[in-house]
Amino acid sequence: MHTQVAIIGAGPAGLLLSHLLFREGIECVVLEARSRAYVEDRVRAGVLEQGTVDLMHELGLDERLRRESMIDEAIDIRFGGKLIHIHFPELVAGKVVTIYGQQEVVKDLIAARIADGAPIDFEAEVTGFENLETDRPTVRYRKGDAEYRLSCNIIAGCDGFHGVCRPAVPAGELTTYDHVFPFGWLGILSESPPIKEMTYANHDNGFALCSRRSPKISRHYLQVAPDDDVSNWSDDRFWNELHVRMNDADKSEIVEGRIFQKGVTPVRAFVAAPMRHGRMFLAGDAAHIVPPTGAKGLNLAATDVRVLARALTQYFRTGSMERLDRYSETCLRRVWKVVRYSWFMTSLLHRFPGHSPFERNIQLGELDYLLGSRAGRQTIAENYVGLPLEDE
Ligand code: FAS
Ligand code: PHB
Repeated sequence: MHTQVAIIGAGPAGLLLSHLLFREGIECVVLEARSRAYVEDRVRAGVLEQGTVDLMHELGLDERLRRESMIDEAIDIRFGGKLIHIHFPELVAGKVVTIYGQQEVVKDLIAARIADGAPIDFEAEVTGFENLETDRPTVRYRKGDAEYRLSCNIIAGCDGFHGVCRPAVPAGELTTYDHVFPFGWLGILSESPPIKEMTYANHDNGFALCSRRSPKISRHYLQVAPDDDVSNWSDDRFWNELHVRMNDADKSEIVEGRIFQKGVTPVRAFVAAPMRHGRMFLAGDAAHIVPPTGAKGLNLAATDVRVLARALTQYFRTGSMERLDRYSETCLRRVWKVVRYSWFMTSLLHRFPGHSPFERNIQLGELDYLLGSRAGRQTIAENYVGLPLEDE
């Protein structure tokens, strides 16, 4: 079997790319190791930048998003009984962010791909590659007990951080930059109405975040030890700690409800460069991981594939590799800005086990500065709503 582009992975990166290429009449096949149900039930991000919402709109895939999403005009940051209110429209000319669960995005993209009658193969695990340096690489994948081979012109490595694409780059060809933070995030979904604003807290006990998925579903996070386990966290313990860290000791603000999802996520920043090897192009978490404090993971995947789709359109239309040859450098410029912002927010809002009293007061000083500085709040707002797309 042959196709023009073999897309490895049906996460946001692979699926958005498949729709961008379909619109340009470029043939592609999506290979996904997991089942459709597993991919659609996986709880992850929830904050969409305007650029990601615009992309869904351009693809004509935002009907349910517009109907079911929530608009956020602000975030709050709490520390030491004080509150920093960051109002986006006032600070960045009318910009807002949209709250819509990543799994809802994935459901919409998969349903549309199948409705288009375009190829997407679930439970098709890619196991290896051949001839990556030639203009006709081959993808090997397993489905059930059978092995298959798919030849193509280009491989889009959208298989996430734990996939097979990045490790397929020969040693020495890739430089990796890795920063693992000394804590994790315990995230929950609960049947409870969210609090008014998306709220981050820097508390002596650690970081906390109150987010949402709908007027009836809340998404909350607590900073925990990197090796902590959900079994250590009863629902009561989770709620009590959240009330404390959010300075809601009388429990008058945060409404508790049935917790129906609980999971611990490591907090890490990782970049692999270049985002290309031969005819394989990496996008999304396959090439970079950002700490979730900046709410950027999904949005960065979307901007990568926008750049890749434009370059692939030029290549399949004209044969020119000009944009493909600049793909990695173009994306990495944005990736490092977004990693910097996510690192900054993580450093500002978490308790670091190794911090000296001096470092702790620097952190509190920075928060107090933001309380009084419109310029400081504007910098956060500019990054939170999404930096303008780079000129390619
Ligand atoms: P994904 O990981 O989403 O998709 C990759 C796909 O490739 C998967 O479906 C996988 O099954 C498939 N695949 C892997 N190996 C394969 C193989 N060999 N063959 C075929 N398919 C293969 N961001 C936030 O902003 N907020 C959050 O709360 C948040 N929570 C997160 C929690 C977790 C546990 C993780 C891992 C990430 C979280 N993120 C969060 C970041 C998240 O949103 C990612 O940035 C986003 O999923 C990246 O999308 P993709 O690059 O498409 O990768
Ligand atoms: C979420 O709603 O999942 C979320 C919101 C803000 C973040 C991270 C995650 O910074």
